[in-house]
Amino acid sequence: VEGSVKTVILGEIIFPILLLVFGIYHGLMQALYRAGIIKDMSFLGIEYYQGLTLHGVINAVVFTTMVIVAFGNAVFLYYLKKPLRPAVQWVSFLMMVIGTLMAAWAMFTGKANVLYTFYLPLVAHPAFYIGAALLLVGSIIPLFFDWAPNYIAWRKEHPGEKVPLAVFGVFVNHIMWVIMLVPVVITVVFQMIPLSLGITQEENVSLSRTLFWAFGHPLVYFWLLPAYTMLYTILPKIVTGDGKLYSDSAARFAFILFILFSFPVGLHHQFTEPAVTNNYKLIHALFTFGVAVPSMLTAFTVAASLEYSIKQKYPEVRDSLFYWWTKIPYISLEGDKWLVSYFMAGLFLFFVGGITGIVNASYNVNLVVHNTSFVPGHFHTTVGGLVTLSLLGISLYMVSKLMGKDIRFKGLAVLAPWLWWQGMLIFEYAMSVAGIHGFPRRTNAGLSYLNPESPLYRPEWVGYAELSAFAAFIIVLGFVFWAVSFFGTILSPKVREETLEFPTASALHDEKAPALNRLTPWFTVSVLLFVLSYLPALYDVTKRGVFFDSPGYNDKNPVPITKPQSAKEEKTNTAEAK
Ligand code: HAS
Ligand code: HEM
Repeated sequence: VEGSVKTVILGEIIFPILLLVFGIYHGLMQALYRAGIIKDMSFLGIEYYQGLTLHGVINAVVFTTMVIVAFGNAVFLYYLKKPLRPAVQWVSFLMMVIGTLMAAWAMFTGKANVLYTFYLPLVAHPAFYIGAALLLVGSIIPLFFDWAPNYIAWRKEHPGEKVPLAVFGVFVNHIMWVIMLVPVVITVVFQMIPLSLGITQEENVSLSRTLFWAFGHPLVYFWLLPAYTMLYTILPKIVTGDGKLYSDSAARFAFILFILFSFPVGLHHQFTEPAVTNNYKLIHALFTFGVAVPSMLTAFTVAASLEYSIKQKYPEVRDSLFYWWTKIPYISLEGDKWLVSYFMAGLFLFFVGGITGIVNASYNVNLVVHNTSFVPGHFHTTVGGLVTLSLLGISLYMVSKLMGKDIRFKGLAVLAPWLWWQGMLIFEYAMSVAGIHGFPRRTNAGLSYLNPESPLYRPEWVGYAELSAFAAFIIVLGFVFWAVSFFGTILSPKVREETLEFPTASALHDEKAPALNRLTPWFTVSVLLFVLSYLPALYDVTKRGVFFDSPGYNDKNPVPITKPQSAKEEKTNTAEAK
């Protein structure tokens, strides 16, 4: 790996992970606020909504995006054996770092308490939006100037051959990323920044929300597909050392289904949106069931790959229906098998995430769980489960290879995902069941619902909130184990040549299936479906709604801010409130 490109990839891993330490800390704080263990508006100078924003943005936006770009760079380098351009890499990296620092400044100084779903009417300092834009634009630069040219050149040099599966997954995912950025860029540039700068005084909030969610749900698949890429290519190989992927075409077909169905689904976040007609929401609900199909396909393909590989290696379990599960190296220090724990713990969590996702998607059932803690329960087993564990595992793996170092404290590295799994499972149980009993999300419950002195006191939620705080400590312990191994590895002496390689399973069934390797037709249909599925909703929110113009607000009081949060003193706000 060319020296400065290697530095960039390492930077794309280490920088967001340093921030992730704050992100995880704020997760713990959130659990403590909600359980009433912290009974205050703020803790150590960070307010409740400020901490919630920092937690969501750092963990779900910054950490994921940067590590996904690092993984993409590494995949393109390793599988296509074509160099990446240092200038492109540095521009992309510096934009992401500067953007993140700008947004971090706004969040840490309390000027952007807008949560990670930053749609209007909450308004942040312009630095937050410009920073976010830099991060996102920086993340797509490698696709245009490194990956796409290398992909095209490779195909020319290898006519009739399929691109390696990992490259296929990463490439598809990043093209989807570019498409989904379009609606969010529109609301940021034309609605949020003008309101935040004081150029406009009012904006159409339903429109902003709709454009945000047109990005916000495909976003979850941008997080997920890199994990699936690892499950298809790395996991089957390392589970026995020479395992196989059951079917290459099934994997590619799953990615294609994501191209088609990831976009026309965003209204399932807006089932309660008054401005949009019900029928369109129902159509998005049905497409949402469609987008669950490639995940089910993945579940079966991964399980079949594990079963086949294990039965090949251990003839004694060949006739067993379930006993082969016991041969999976859940906890193993041998070679790269430590990574198996990350994927298996992640898969077990995702099984729950899938079920809760379907509950969310089921239109009328959604009305029971929407805006309750059921929803954070769901996504801590998806993005906070399989996705985070895969990214933590692959980060440790890439750092050790790229720096030529052995994994230090491997025992801790192997136990970490299991603690995370156990903690998240308890957390999910507590959050979901409390959610079904009506416990709201995004509220400083320690001051209200969990406070015996408050008229809002709801004793039936106390046990669940305390259980989720207990679970939070277990997850944090898992993270500490991982961090000791990660930083221990970085700080240890170099023992090998610096390399870049990924264990890769070959496919048992490897049909040519040319239709699965031509991306343009699939993306054309996908964009058409996206536009068609959103036209009626956009018509509704701009023409039929009743709330066209709303001023901006901040989290401090329910009085509109007619001037941007940044330009107003706290005092003025309080005076207005009075
Ligand atoms: Fe979701 C809300 C529906 C997947 C993330 N989701 C969220 C939010 C986030 C999020 C962050 O329809 C909150 C947004 C906010 O702040 O308001 N979600 C779904 C559906 C799926 C789904 C149908 N979500 C994800 C993924 C995420 C993610 C993936 C991140 C990476 N979600 C919703 C809905 C809402 C929502 C509503 C709005 C709720 C509301 O009211 O606000 C599907 O894609 C899920 C399909 C998955 C499966 C599972 C397949 C199983 C596998 C594991 C197999 C295990 C094996 C091991 C082989 C069908 C692959 C063996 C294990 C054994 C136990 C035997
Ligand atoms: C929100 C805990 C890790 C993503 C929350 C909330 C809690 C929490 C209690 C607030 C729920 C609410 O009131 O609505 C934790 C703990 C973690 C952890 C204890 C681990 C130690 C993660 C990870 C991710 C993540 C790894 C993603 C990569 C989010 C997001 C939100 C959230 C996106 C929603 C923020 C919002 O509502 O604006 N978390 N979390 N969390 N968490 Fe975590």
